[in-house]
Amino acid sequence: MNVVEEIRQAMAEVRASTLQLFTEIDDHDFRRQIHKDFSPIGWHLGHIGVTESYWILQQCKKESSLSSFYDSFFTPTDTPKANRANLPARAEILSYLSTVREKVFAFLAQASFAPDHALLNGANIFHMLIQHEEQHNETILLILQMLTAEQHDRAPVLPSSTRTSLRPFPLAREAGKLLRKEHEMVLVPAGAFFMGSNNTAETLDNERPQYEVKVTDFLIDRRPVTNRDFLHFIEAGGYHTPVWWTPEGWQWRERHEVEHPLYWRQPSKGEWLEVGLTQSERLQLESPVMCVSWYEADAYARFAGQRLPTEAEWEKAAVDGVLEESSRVWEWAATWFHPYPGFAAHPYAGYSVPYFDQQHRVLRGGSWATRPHIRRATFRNWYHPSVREIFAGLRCAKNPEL
Ligand code: AVJ
Ligand code: FE
Repeated sequence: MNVVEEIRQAMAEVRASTLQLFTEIDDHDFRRQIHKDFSPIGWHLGHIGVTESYWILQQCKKESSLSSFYDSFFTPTDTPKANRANLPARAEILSYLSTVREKVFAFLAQASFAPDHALLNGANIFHMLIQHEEQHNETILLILQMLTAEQHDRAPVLPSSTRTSLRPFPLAREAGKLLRKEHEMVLVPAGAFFMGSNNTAETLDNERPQYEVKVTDFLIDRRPVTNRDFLHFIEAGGYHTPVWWTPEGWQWRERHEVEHPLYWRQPSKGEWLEVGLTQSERLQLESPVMCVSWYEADAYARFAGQRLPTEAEWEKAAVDGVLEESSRVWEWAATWFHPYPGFAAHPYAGYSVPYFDQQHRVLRGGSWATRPHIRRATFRNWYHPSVREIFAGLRCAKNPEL
C-alpha cells in the first residue's frame, strides 16, 4: 500500500471512530459543559474539522477558510472553555466536517510530499492530524465517562439484582496478604540510551530530537499498580496521612476532600464499585488503578516505599521490553513536561510550548482509550498534577538497595 492510501485509510478509520463515539449522545449533552476544565463534547467535533481545514486547506493548499466563525469558535486560543457551549447544530457541524474531509482527500490524492516543504515533508502534517484526532477521541471518551458517572450518582444503579451472586471483594485482612511485596519489580541496568525520536514524519515535536540519556540502575514494576494495591493504601489511611503527600498534594486533597480514585463509589461499607464507561461494576481488584491525580499517584508510591519513575527511566524500561500492560492506563512520571535539548516547535508553538511551564507532569504509555498511532515508547502526554479525569494510573520505581 502506498503512503497516500495508508494515510487515507488511517484518516477514515479515526473519523469513523470519532463519529461512533457520538451515536448515543443526545443534543442536550452534545452542547453541555459537564466540567469546567473540559469543553462540551460537541465542541471537539468542530475543533477536529477546523484543525484539519487550517493545516491542509489553508496552510498547504492556500485556500481561504470555509467559515471564519468556525475558525474562531473552534480554536482554543480564540474561544475560552467557558464560552464554548453555544455550539452550532450538530447536523451543521457534521456537514462542515464532511465538506472539509472531501476537500482534504482531493488534495491528498495529488499531494507530493516534497522534502523541502515544512508541512508535507514525509506527510508529517497528515500524521499530526491523525494523531490530533486520535487524542481528541480519548478526550471525548473522558467526557463520556463523566456523563456515565453523573448518571450513576443521580440514580445509582446498584448491582442489586446481581448482589446475591457477586460477593463484595475481600476486605482489609485478606487484601493485606496480597501487598505490594508480591509485586514483581524488574532491575533495569545502568546505561546510556537514545531517548526520543528523530522521525520527523510520524512523531510530534516534543519527542524530538533524539538525545543520549544516562540512567543509573533502577527497579521498576513490571505491571501498573492495581486497584487492590490502591485499596490497601486507602485502608491504611493513606488519604489521611500527610506524610505521604507533597505539601501541594496535601493541600489539594484537603481542599477537594479527595478520599479515593475519582470513579470509585462505596454504596456500603466494604463494598466498592467503580463507574466505568458505560456502567458501574464491582471494583476489579486486579485491574490497574485509574483516574488518580499525580498527587495521589505520588503519595501512593511514597506509601509503598517507592517513587514514581522519571520519564527517562520509563522510556528505557519500555525500550528494553520489560514493561507489561503499558497501554491500559497512562502512567504518571516524576518528570515535569519540558523540551528536550535542541527542541524546535513544529508545526505550531501552541501544541507543546505553553505547557513547558513546570506546572504539567508527564504521562507515558497510553490507556485502553488511546488509539494505536499514539501508543509508542517515545510519546509524551502531560497534564496538571491535580487532574484525575484522565485514564491515568501509575507504576512504581525504586533505587536498588545498596
Ligand atoms: C496532550 C492530551 C494534553 O488534549 O490538551 C489536542 C492534546 N493538543 N489538541 C490536550 C491536544 C491540542 C493535549 N494533550
Ligand atoms: Fe486539539
